[in-house]
Amino acid sequence: MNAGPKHYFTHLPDNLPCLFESGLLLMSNDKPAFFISDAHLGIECPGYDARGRNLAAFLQELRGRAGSLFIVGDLFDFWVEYAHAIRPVYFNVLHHLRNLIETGTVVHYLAGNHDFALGPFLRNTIGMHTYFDHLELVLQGKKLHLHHGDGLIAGEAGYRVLRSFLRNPVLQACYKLMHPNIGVPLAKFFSGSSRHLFTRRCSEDKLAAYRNEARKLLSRGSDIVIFGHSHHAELLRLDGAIYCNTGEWIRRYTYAKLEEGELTLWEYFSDKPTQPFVGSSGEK
Ligand SMILES: [Mn+2]
Repeated sequence: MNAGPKHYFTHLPDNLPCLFESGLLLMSNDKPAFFISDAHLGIECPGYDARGRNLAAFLQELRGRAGSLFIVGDLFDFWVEYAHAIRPVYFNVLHHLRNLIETGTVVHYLAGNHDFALGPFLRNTIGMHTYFDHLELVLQGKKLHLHHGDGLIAGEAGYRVLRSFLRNPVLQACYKLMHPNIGVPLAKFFSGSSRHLFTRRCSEDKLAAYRNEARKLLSRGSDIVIFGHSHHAELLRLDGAIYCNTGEWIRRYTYAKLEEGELTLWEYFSDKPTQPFVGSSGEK
């Protein structure tokens, strides 16, 4: 068994049902896999406050059905992990993630540009597998490449510098010296995205740039590339391979499902059955 390149996997507990080969995580679980991103929990979006409740209900529905759940970043609008404090607004979703894990689903959490400081509480207490960059794996016979999507396209050089600064462990440790009653509101202020999160549209140019990045990854041998971040759900077939963006869980609750090697895009509703996703999540 080969441990593979370190940068793919920052945490792999003993109970993960996988094998390594040439740096790829080979999952041995054949039940459907689910992919979600960008709920930005913890930030007030007037009119969209039901998303945490609905996400908890969705997680309950996955119990016994999902072999794995992949959170492709920005589940929380920010994540500051204190040793002795949990933010109450996150509790319900964390509780349902833990329940999901206890009933046999393997939950993987890729850092986003808002929730990059994933810590030991998520791994050891909740039981998720956390990743700080992209993740490559083989699942149901398909080679998948997952990435939140931040810092990938041209014009993000400034952000990439900021990204490495914010991810500095010394800086993060210093930040946590502040009492949570100060550190949490301050992080909320820095995150500061409440207004544009539900009005923002990813420009066509940017969407084209993400698709182009996906094309490059697909040309290097991946069968399926999955990003989040743009908040624009889509599933495109590119030369026989697939690029999927998981969309968001603010205005529309979109998710991807991989079942028997087939990837499909769905929309969850709290008051009617789940449906195949149609239209664009970038439109109201
Ligand atoms: Mn993002």
